Amino acid sequence: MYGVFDPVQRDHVPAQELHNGGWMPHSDVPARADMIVAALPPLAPAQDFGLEPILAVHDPDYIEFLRTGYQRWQASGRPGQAIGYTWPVVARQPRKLDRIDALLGRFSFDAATPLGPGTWEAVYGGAQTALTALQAVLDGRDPYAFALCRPPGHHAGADYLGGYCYLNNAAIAAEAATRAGRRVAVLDVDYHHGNGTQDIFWRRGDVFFASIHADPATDYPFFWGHADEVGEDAGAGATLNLPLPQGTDLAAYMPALETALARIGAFGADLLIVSFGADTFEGDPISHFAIRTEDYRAIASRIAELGLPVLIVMEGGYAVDALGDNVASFLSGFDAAA
Ligand code: Q9C
Ligand code: ZN
Repeated sequence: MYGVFDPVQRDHVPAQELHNGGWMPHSDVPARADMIVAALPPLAPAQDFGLEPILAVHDPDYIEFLRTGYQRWQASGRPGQAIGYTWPVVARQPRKLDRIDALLGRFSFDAATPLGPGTWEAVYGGAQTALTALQAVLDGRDPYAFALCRPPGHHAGADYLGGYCYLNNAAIAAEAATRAGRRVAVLDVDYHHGNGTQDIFWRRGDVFFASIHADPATDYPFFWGHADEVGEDAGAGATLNLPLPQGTDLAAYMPALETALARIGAFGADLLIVSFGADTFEGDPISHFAIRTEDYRAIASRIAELGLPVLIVMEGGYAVDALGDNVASFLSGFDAAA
């Protein structure tokens, strides 16, 4: 397993503003990355592929907002980190507004995903981490590669942040792999639906997106990930959503995994990108599945049986003390197949 990590990602330290003006610890702490690094063999540094593969997925004005948003927030005289609080949902016009408060609303969908002093550099390094790991697979260096991305990416769309995510690392890698001539499927096994990845490929038939996640009728992100969402236009049928109830354990999880893998096989993918969240863990503090540490190896072994090269991109997972063991268990299921 070829692993990649850019430590600049540690410089993103989100602070969560409360509605009463106070602050609480954010779930996506830098120690998440440290725990994974400590549990794995040494990880390679990221190469710099530049902005082009990022701009192949994300809108230029969104990237400009990510690059400058924290400075704009500071320049407006506000303390703490930049967080949205007004969203253009009702009767909106496509306005180009300059005020940071308006930009935060235009380019986000929740208030859990702040811009701080190190956020841009961190998320840029995360995207390069995913692209570097992808390159190892494309070059045939290793059939399996792991990108230690933190913050995660799968909730971020072409022009929005949310769900602790800023740049959609899995989508950036999927687009780069597609442009390299590969037929790509993305399998999202984070506890939460990968709404950003779904949106990015919604109208495209050349990238298959499958997600197994907590039912959005009960769980974040609520407005995406329902079973009747299958894609549109050229993408009709290239999106598969498999929502599961809270309390799902390995026995209840495996049939959904079988369904997803059968569809990925039928699509004819020749490269698989797995958006891996360890927040399906029984001990996760913000989630409600019952997957155990040893189960991750079984899930990965079944995915490896597809026989495809696989890029694993880190998404969520907030039981920090168990995170290294859970990631190592998941990756071991691929190494056993190699
Ligand atoms: N009390 C990922 O796992 N929940 N994101 C916000 C705040 C957001 C999780 C609730 C959960 C997002 C990548
Ligand atoms: Zn998640």
